[in-house]
Amino acid sequence: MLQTLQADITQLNVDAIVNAANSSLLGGGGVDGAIHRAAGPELLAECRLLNGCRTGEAKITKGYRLKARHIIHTVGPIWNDGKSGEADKLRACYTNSLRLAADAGLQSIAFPCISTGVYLFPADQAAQIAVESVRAFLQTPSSIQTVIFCCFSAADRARYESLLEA
Ligand code: AR6
Repeated sequence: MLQTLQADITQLNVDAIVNAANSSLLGGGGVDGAIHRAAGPELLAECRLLNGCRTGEAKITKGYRLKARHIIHTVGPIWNDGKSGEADKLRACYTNSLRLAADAGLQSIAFPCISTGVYLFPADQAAQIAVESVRAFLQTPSSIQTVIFCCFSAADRARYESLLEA
């Protein structure tokens, strides 16, 4: 089941939330900063052991003080000109995050709007890629039952609502 919500992703009670991180995995601003603040310093300690993460790839940690049991950290592409593989890398973020969740036997996962903040990926195109890549992944049966697109803004939520109705 695909759903969209307008919420702070750090408050969700799901098996995993996804973090829109940077390649250091050592924290930052935006949703990354919010997740590190809410999860507590043990998260940074675990992240230090991961040796970073390449763009489009994903790594899993525990959720620590979050209600979510796990955090899947993925690194979205920085928007350049749209001709530098940004779309493929963003698709890989969704697919690799879902694969990690499925490998861990998780049932519910929530995504933020990866790359659409300081990484400047155009929001409409990003939402289309998000919905398409999740739908494609769910064609193959796995443990995953619920995928939430957790939007921070009303505009993003409306964008996902219309894509999910289509
Ligand atoms: N819950 C849900 N969504 C949120 C929250 C929240 N608490 N806070 C922000 N957003 P961004 P990026 C939304 O900039 O573009 C960091 O510094 C926000 O409104 O967080 O992938 C990292 O360390 C936007 O829609 O991530 C990297 O350096 C979306 O999350 C860099 O930013 C993503 O915005 C990653 O940039």
